[in-house]
Parts: sequence; structure tokens; C-alpha cells
Amino acid sequence: MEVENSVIVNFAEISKPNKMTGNKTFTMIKPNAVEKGFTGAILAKINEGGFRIVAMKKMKLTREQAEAFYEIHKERPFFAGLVDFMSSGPIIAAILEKNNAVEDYRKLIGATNPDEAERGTVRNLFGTNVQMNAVHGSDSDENAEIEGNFFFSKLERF
Ligand code: RTP
Ligand code: MG
Repeated sequence: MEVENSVIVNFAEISKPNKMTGNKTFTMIKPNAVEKGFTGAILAKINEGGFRIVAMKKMKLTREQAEAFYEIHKERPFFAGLVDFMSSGPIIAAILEKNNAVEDYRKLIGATNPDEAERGTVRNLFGTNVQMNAVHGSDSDENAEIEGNFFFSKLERF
């Protein structure tokens, strides 16, 4: 009896999402960049930037999943277009680890609009326009945790 209980307890434990502690961020390579074959080059920039990949997967978001992920922007004028775009083709989702991950990753990717992004940043190199800007990067530790948990269970993180 005791053995069976401990199995149940352990399963509950591994099903719980990881707690992120300020050294992690969440990113997506967006459909335009995946479609154009930029995945490898963007992962190289992530690697050169000193980030370690904790979890990664390729998937296509449903409309409902894209709406849920971008819920925070639902009142913004660009919301409908953003949801259409983000569910239009496969994305790569990943949790990245580095000291000061959120801020350093946003530096690596550059401004939201690729035209305004600093030279050599991911959005400057691989973005098409303000919507199709190649990558997502979490804007706070709190959102990094929420966004990572949206895509990955504890069993998918290393
Ligand atoms: P992200 O969340 O993707 O890392 O981008 P961000 O923080 O730099 O920008 P945010 O304000 O959070 O906007 C989320 C995404 O919505 C699209 N967007 N379109 N048409 C527009 O004016 C507009 N503004 C934003 C972009 O795909 C942006 O990354
Ligand atoms: Mg944002």
C-alpha cells in the first residue's frame, strides 16, 4: 500500500511545472522565420549569445492556442492579425537559460520593429516587418515562467 502511494505522489511531483528563478526566458521562432529556413541561423545566434537550451519543440499553434498565448494583447489593434500570423505555420518554442536571461535575450533580438532593431540583432537580420519579426522573447521573469509553462512540462526540460 505504501509503495503504491509513493508512486502516486511522485507522479504528482513530476507533473508540476518547474519554478523559474530569473535565469530563464522563453522564446518562439515565429512562422515567417521557420518558413524562410532561418531556424538554424537563429539557434546559432542564441548559442553564440551564451544561452543554454533547456527545452525545445517544433509545433503549429491552433488559433485558440495563439489567442491564449497572446491573451495579454487582446485589446490591442494588432491582436487579430497577430493570432492569424502565429497560427499560420509551425513555430519553434524554447526555454533558454543564462544569467539575466530576459533582459539579455531582448538585447540579442532587438526592437519589436525590425527596421528599428539594432544592426546584427536577430530581428534586424531575420525579421520581415513589425508583425513578422522573426522571434518572440519574454518581457519579464514572471511572463517567462507563464510562457514556458504554457508549452513545456517538467519532463521536457533538461
Ligand atoms: P514579443 O512579445 O513577440 O517578444 O514582441 P515584443 O514584446 O517586442 O512586442 P509586443 O508589444 O509584446 O507585441 C507582440 C507581438 O505583436 C506583434 N505586433 N504587431 N502591427 C503592429 O503594430 C504590431 N505591434 C506588435 C509583433 O509580432 C510583436 O512581436
Ligand atoms: Mg511582448
